Amino acid sequence: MAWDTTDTLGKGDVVSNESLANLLREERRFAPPAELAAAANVTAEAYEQAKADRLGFWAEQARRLTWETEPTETLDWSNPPFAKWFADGKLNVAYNCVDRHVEAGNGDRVAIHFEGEPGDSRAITYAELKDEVSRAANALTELGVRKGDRVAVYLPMIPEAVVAMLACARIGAAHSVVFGGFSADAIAARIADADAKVVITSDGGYRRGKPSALKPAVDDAVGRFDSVEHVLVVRRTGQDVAWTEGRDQWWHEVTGRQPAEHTPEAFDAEQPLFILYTSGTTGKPKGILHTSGGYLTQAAYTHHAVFDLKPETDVYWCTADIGWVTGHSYITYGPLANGATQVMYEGTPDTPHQGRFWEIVQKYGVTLLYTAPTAIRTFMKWGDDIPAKYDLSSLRVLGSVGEPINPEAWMWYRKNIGGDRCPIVDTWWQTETGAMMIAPLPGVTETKPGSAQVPLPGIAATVVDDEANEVPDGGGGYLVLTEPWPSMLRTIWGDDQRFLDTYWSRFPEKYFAGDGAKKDDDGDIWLLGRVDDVMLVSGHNISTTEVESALVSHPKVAEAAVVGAADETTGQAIVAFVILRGTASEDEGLVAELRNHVGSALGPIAKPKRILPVAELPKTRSGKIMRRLLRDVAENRELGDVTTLTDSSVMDLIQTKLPSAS
Ligand code: 6R9
Repeated sequence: MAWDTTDTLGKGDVVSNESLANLLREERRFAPPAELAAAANVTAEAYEQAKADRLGFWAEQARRLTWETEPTETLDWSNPPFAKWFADGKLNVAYNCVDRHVEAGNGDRVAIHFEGEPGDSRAITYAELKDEVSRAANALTELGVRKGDRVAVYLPMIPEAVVAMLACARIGAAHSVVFGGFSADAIAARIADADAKVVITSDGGYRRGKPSALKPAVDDAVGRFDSVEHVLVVRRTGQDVAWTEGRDQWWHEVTGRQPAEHTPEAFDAEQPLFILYTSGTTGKPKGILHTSGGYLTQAAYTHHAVFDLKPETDVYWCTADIGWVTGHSYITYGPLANGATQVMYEGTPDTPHQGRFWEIVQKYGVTLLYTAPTAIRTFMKWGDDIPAKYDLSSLRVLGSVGEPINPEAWMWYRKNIGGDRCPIVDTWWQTETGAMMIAPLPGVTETKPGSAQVPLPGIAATVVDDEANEVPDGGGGYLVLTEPWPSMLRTIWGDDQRFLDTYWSRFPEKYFAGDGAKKDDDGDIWLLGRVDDVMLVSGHNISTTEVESALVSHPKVAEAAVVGAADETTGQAIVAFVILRGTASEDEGLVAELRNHVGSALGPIAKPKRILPVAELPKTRSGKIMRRLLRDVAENRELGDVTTLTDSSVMDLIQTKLPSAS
């Protein structure tokens, strides 16, 4: 069921062809700032170069890394879709992220400006990071961790999270980072699947002004297995912890007695670097496996290209959690491989006040900011006056990731955070892709609010219909990747068959991303949300993203989540959950006004049948709305798995809004 926007709707509907192509009517355009373009790291030539010789292009990017043995082979695709990149090369990922910057004379450069939620701060230079990673690598070795083993990491947003990841990488062990908000069950499932030998955690972390415990969940999870030999505990909050003698060890004690020297061993480019679990909508979480040389090449290149990073002068800040792939590729690996100076913040954006992010930007002179649409919409809801109180003039590039960004949120970000000056890079990618795939280049691309636009140099992506035919410009369907890329997932840990079934069986020889997309008349790509979320109303496919963007473009709506609920007459009916802006009040008149607003933006068929104002929406830690749960509510079903929600009490609140689904 491709989304055919060229089809007429028929059946007496009065919707014109363009009416469902709302996003494609977006006509605002923003040219790259001349100054940035003139000094940009990457110019339009990169697209040409990569087009002429894709593998040669990636071989050249691999030379950004320091290899102990330079690869002579770029891609081995002899057993597709099982790829090997740079297979005969050898390198140490941690050496690339740390030691080589010290050896190049940049040991005094700050790698991490850590800002704790309670206001404590700490600057860690590359030389200090090298010592810490070396000590941690020695500590893991002392605890019996060897090349090829798995280590689970369950930490708050503190520098030790980065140190732990790099220490694993340094000794060739794969880390499996579990979100600090997940339950004991989620930790246990991940420990079991990867057969982790050691778990690294902390007593707790600060969230919303209070210490929040982490170790009890680990104790509960680890107690279910014999396989976990040690639990290393970072002291962050100083709160009381239960202690299992022999198994539990304080991080500061074990690392404190180690020498700060550790010789990094070079591993094969295809050495597993990490496993990261994606929840998916149903079933057991998938352990996405990433390896070393190709992953680091693309993480480093994209960070350099898409943020135009100048390591000597930029201050970069990615607000993601380390437990999300964005934290892996754009806090730990990409920026550190590039020798960047970055900010790391422990807490929530409204602690102790709603200006915290902007205070941090001002304090450190942040130049490159990477955040998610969910955060941007929250800031919109809090009001323009909050960022206006801070000096944000240091900013020069703004990034977005995690969901399609609604055009209104994009415009708000550009104006209120970027001072109408900074290019916005909307970056599409996934845990599975390892690094950015579709995004504007800030010195090249004329940007369009709401679109990720173009595959990066060296990346091949397009939109196909049900029969795998590429759709023409103006058409809609499924996003696919048509050529292998260096940071692609290598498999699902322990389940090659599921890897083949999930990503490579929908369309022959193409990677199926699971996202709906459209191409506009220039051939630029617009992402429309997960295919699972597409609604089928009276035989017509309607994207949740488009209806949500239409709702958010109304001045009284801050956030919207739209689902299709089973309906006797129309197959599915559109149900919208909306969060109103500050002073707007909920009444019959407003609901009618919103329905009409969507109707005039998208056509009558897209008018939600029901609109329910709510206080909060259910979200994952990476800010994605869990529409599956809202569908359960709208269809009066018992709620499915809520273990990956940030705050499961949100669902209780929402359910009280819906006494019965009519
Ligand atoms: C990096 C990350 C992947 C899914 C992806 C898509 C959505 C991410 C997006 C975007 C539109 C963007 N997504 N970035 N949709 N525009 N710029 O988010 O990884 O957590 O695995 O999620 O997120 O639906 O398929 P992950």
